[in-house]
Amino acid sequence: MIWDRKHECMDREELQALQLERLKETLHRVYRRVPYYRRLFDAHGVVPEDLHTLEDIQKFPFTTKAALRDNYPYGLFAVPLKEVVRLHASSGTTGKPIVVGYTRRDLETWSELVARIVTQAGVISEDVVQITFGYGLFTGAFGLHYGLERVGATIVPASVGNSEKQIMLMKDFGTTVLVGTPSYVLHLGETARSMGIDPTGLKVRLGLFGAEAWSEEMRRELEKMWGMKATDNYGLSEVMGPGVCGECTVAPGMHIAEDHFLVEIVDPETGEALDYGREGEVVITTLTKEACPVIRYRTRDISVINPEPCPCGRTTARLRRIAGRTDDMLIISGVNVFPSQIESVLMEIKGVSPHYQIVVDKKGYLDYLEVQVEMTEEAFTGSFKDLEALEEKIRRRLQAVLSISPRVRLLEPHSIERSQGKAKRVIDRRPKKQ
Ligand code: DLL
Repeated sequence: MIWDRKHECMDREELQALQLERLKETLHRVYRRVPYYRRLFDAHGVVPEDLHTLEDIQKFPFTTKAALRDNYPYGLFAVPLKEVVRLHASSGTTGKPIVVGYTRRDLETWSELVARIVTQAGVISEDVVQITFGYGLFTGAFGLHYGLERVGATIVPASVGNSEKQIMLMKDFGTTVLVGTPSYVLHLGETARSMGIDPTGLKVRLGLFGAEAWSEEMRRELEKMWGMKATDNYGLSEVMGPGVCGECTVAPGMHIAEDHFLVEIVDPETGEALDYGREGEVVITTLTKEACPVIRYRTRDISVINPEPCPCGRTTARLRRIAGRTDDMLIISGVNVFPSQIESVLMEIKGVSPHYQIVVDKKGYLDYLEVQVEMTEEAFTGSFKDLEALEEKIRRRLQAVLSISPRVRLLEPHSIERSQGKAKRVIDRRPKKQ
């Protein structure tokens, strides 16, 4: 089913005309209402009138996370606070979070866009949907909540944590759809098993995942574990939250709500715009946001845009699964390594579980990479020889993919702490560069 056929299946020329009209309005609004943008545009010698085509967006400067932080909390708002009816904030691990506001119309748009992504993933009004994202400043739970409500599904706002209770609720309420981070739902599956319940025996048929990077192999693992279809959904607080794009069930890639967001791919080093089909950093301009519009926001997420029409009937361009973040990319002795590459290798090897951690440190002047991974119960024989052979196998496979030789440490089942939200996979102990 298609939630909003008019906008999701628009003729591309018509869509681009709509984008251009909205982009012009947005540039004028921020120039008039947000002193930060006026100063930024002036410093770059551009005015909103310089935009005649969509490509002209490249004349305008980028917005970075630093700009959002520096203007904490309300400096980038384009409406007075009395028009803001909700605040959310990003899950920054250090320093101040970044704050985003929503007007009543922004919330309306948000629910509509989430209704689109849940419908394209296959949610129907008969579904019982358990939301295991944390309710709070994080956009994940509230974003999904109101979109799902619009579709008419029965929502179980379980929030994160209390894993055994979550399983009890799933069983008693007949949950058919799970919403959460891949890492937490993996943990829920393990919890069910430890309670003597086979997750495939529950009624869960669909998972709406997002909020963290995950691999194709992790998707397969989750699908097998729960007997469900698992879909990928991407978004970020700075531009709205979930609802920016999500997968349909027909073909790969996440449909972008292009009538509300202009998405570009740029070279992360030079900032130069890249053509469709080339991999680079995702840059997003909001086209309809009232409270917190952002211009050319550097997401640091790495992906590719596929503009081909999808067999599902939607005409919107699709974003490939996020490969990682430019700031998550590890540079180990000069070699670029994404945690997702390591995850893909690990998940293909029999005897190891999907629970792993990547530790980077320095020995003298040299960087070294250690991959710690839990063994499965079956592979945990206690035989030293078996252990050594498995470690060596993992090391060789990782070396073939990464071109560096990591240290591999096998751990007992259940020894890595389980995440409750976004998983923390990388521990970088190297001294920070000044
Ligand atoms: O994670 C919004 C969201 C919530 C999306 C629920 C989907 C579902 P933030 O907390 O601001 O917002 O974090 C945004 O998380 O820049 C990506 O690095 C990462 N991220 C989000 N979705 C995905 C995904 C929400 N599907 C940051 N795949 C983004 C990979 C993702 N990374």
